[in-house]
Amino acid sequence: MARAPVAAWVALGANLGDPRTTLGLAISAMGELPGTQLVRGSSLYRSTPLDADGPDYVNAVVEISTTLTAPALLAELQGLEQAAGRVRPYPNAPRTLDLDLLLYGSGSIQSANLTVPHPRMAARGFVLLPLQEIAPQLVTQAQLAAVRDQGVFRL
Ligand code: ROI
Repeated sequence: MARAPVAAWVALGANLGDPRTTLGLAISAMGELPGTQLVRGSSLYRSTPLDADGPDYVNAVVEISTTLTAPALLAELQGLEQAAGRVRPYPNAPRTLDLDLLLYGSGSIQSANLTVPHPRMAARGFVLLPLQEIAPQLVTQAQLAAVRDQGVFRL
């Protein structure tokens, strides 16, 4: 039996190389993953690094519809990060591409390498502003108010 498609939301971020081009390519590539379609994508946002140094980030959020399991989707997203030349020299280092699985349907997942909903999404303006653009029902005004001063601007 084929699996039913699940709505999932993925956050994208980059602050090395050519972030806008990288994000555009990554969004297209997500739509080409097995059993996966792009549903909608946010605008691009420029954001001040949170809990990190380095250049400003470009961030976005996309909704996909996928028949991949959450672990299979995570593995595919990590493959796209690798393809974009991601290296991990130290925690929170600047990166060519970061793809975070925010939500996988209404599922809660807690495993060694994946926690969904993403545990820090509600504290991150660079996630909440693009997410609220494409899925306002998933973001509260109180959450937005709490991240107001984080320096996130729609491009
Ligand atoms: N800060 C911003 N502005 N955007 C990000 O995508 C981002 N990603 C991260 C950390 C280092 C927490 N800070 C970030 O992982």
